[in-house]
Amino acid sequence: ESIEFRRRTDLLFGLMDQYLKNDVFSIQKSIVDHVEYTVARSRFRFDDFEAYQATAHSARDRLLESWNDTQQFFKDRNPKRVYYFSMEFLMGRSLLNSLSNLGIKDQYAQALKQLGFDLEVLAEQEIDAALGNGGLGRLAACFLDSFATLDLPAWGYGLRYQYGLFRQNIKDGFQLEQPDFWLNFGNPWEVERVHVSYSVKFYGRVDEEMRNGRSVHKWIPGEMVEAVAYDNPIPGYHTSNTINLRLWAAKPSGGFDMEAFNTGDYVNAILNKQKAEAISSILYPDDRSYQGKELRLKQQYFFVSASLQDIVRRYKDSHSNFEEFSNKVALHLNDTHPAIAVAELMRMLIDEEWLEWKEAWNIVTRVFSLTNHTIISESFEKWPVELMESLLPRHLQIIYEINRVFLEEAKKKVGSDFGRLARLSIVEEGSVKTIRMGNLAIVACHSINAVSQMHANYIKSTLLKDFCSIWPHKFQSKTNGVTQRRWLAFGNPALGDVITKWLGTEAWIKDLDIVAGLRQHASNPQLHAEWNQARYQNKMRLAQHIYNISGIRVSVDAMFDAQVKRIHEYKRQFLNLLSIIHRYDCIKNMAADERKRVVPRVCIFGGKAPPGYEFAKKIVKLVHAIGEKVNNDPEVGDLLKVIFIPDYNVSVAELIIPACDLSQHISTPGSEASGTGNMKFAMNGCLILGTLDGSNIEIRDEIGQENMFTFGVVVDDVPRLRTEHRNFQPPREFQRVLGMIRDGIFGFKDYFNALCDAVDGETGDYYLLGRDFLAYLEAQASVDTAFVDKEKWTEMSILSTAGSGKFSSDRAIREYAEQIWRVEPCKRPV
Ligand code: GL4
Repeated sequence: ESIEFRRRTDLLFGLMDQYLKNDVFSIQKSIVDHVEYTVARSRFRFDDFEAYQATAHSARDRLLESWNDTQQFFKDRNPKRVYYFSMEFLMGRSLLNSLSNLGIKDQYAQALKQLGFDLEVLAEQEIDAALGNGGLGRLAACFLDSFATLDLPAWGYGLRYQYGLFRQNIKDGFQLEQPDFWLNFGNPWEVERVHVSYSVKFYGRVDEEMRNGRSVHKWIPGEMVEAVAYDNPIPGYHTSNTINLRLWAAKPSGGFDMEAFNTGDYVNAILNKQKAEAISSILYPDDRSYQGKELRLKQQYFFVSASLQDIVRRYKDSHSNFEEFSNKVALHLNDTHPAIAVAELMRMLIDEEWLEWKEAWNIVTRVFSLTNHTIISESFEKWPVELMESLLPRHLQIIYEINRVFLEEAKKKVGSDFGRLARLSIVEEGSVKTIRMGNLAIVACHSINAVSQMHANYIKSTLLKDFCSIWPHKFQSKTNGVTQRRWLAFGNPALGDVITKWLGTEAWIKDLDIVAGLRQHASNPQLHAEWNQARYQNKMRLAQHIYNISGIRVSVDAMFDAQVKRIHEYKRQFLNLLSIIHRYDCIKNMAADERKRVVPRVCIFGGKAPPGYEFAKKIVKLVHAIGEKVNNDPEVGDLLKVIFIPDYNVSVAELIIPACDLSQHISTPGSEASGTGNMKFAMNGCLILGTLDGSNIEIRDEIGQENMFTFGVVVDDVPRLRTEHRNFQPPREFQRVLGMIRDGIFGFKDYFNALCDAVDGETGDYYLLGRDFLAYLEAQASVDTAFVDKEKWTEMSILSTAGSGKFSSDRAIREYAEQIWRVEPCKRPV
């Protein structure tokens, strides 16, 4: 019967055909329909925001059609699928990206134009989806775009936070955090699936009983929360595949908690249930320190449990046992945050599906893989045993058993080297006994990857040394990438058009290696003219934005020099600021005719400081304090401007990246695992000033040392230099600029002392700013010299883009798919 039904609907609607039409008139009609029936405004009168909402809903209709057909196709084909588990997806805006990926942007622009609206203006009405902190979350978002574009049968799983990353307001130069209640006006890009929901259990106790001669564990939960699915369609570029990002929201469970409702305190019982929603309400705003907060572990378990229930259900739809599970499912852990999934899948297989321990472990170790994103050991989360015991009692038992079996095996390899065994153990003994989630994940995963070549080498000899010695085959490197669609083709259409023209093809949008073809034109004056014209337009746009937010006029002839990223000591925004003070000091001490030779600069900063991180917050204030002084100094004028662009997010990045001449990636070597901003800038023809850290090294290898400015200590020397700190006398120039801050030249004298103390006090300059200062100034001087030679600079800029092919997330995802997950494309035919 259902086959007959399918045949009839196929005939009626054409399953493989487009159902909704994409000509201008049909689009207009669909937008106006949505104004009237979805937004519920009069079709004769609606404003920009309402027009945006209606346009988004009209685009969403088209996404859903493609989504439904793709999911049906996957279901029919039943290929091996990969599920990407991530606590963060930093998506940004969707409208232009969706229309461009679907290939219908021009029709929409025209349709809106005739209705009296400008698509680009409407696009700005959209609130960023900021369900991530920075690089790690944005990487996940780029990966989704590549999954869809490469036709991979992949899904993302995560949390639908009601509050995304805080908004950064600036008051008197200080950062103020404001809640990001991004769902206030609804979210047209998601579909609530009320019927796709699972109960997630917490607390309670574990009973053991004998059944058929076998001991079985029964977890009697103390709390149940419902996870409800919200699906976010992710379209690929130039393909009819649209994949899914499924995010879970917590809702009170429907099931009655009899006891609570019998106490007579009916109102409080309801209010308690309501608290369940807190689980998915807020994104933790710091991506590297969590201090064992119970809510965070609850979040992790909540989304992992719901996702695994969903995946197992889907698998069981077409299988009667688990023999094929590892041939059909790959589960990827985006950092250790979802690592509790290892214990949860074990629990499901043993306690609910009745598999033997060995069988279950065999499956678990075949399906899971992990990406490690940092160098610092704190990023390997740990949970106090006491907390785990109360929140997830059954999981703690399972983790103990995993550890027992593992340590027995490890002993065979390392003998009775107890120090080593203690380091390998999943359980950390100490004043507070903890569970090391990193170790749990490493023990279970068949593959653990770093995010750049250097990161891989580094952690193999530090953080992961002990594991590497017993399981060298598990460790590999997959250099990060970014999607050239959002970050170049759509975000910088002016330059994109030039690239297409000179390559004679648009194919680079799907195969970035092709941009290497620009090399042969790198010195062509005609290309130079077009290249600079495109970049000039972008600079104008950014200059206008700077004026709008600050009232400061910057010259577009000046070098736009940006350092935009989360604010952290290791990223060394302070080093940049110290060199700006040095520059200011030099200008002040110059004769008037000498000043004519100074290369004008606009130094742009952007980035959020984690709310509890004092050092980073002082950096925000210091940028403002220096700007206040320098920008208002008539002697300086256009020679130097210092600008802080507040609330750095994906959309702001889309504005800044195409418009900069120089970008800085100057972390102390051995501290930035990869970095991805550097890739976005390089792709857009912005030159890089960087240290030999993370993926800067690979970027240099691709675009050439001569097209980049590198400086500073090398990673192998860092540990030694740190210990030799006491014998080191920081250079005069360094002491002078610190003195200027301490003397209160920029005001707020005592407030900045902590910053200065961190680099020249007794504590020792851990991030080696003093060591690198002169080398940094020298590199800055060569940047200035290069900028004066316009022809040379433009050539370097073209060669930066030409060398960025490797840094496409398509390349990264293809490597993951082939070498880690072993999943293949599953392309829906049109
Ligand atoms: C990070 C790294 O710090 C960053 O270098 C890397 O590019 C990114 C994606 O792999 O992951 N790790 C954490 S935590 N936040 C990041 O941005």
